[in-house]
Amino acid sequence: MVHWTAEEKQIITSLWCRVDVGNVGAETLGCMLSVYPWTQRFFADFGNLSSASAICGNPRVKAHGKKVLTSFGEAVKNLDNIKGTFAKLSELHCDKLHVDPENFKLLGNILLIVLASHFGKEFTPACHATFHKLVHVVAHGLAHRYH
Ligand code: HEG
Repeated sequence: MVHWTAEEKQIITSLWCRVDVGNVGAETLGCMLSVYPWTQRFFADFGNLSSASAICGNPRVKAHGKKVLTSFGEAVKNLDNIKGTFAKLSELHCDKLHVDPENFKLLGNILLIVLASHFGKEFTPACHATFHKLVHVVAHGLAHRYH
């Protein structure tokens, strides 16, 4: 099981309560779709994803980004049982959606960049290291069904 120090838990919860899941979620998902355009294939019914500005303005992208980041918040609430928390979602992404688990890592790395840009200097190296660990654990939890 993953171990979190008291300091790591403190860093995660104190930052996360200030994350605007709507904005950060939309930006993170939008950025993934722009920078890694092959990820668009999972969202074929989302409408216009033909350019970065189309992606940014796409209401389905915004709504889904918020959904993904709200779900990510469940990991923050359940740091000691991330695998269990994402067991059902892992089944969905694997069995139904057939999302390549490599994409969870891509999304996690983009989330780090978006958080760093939102929080600026407050996103200290300790903060970065802790969130890096968190996105890794989340990606691992979501990929569990594939293992
Ligand atoms: Mg996934 C649906 C969470 C990464 C593709 N994703 C969902 C849903 C949640 C979720 C909560 C809704 C589930 C439901 O309707 O019951 N996704 C989630 C998290 C993360 C993630 C927490 C990573 C942190 N998802 C992810 C990635 C891709 C992807 C990287 C593809 C590149 N998700 C995907 C698709 C759907 C969901 C295609 C269905 C979307 C829809 O049709 O509404």
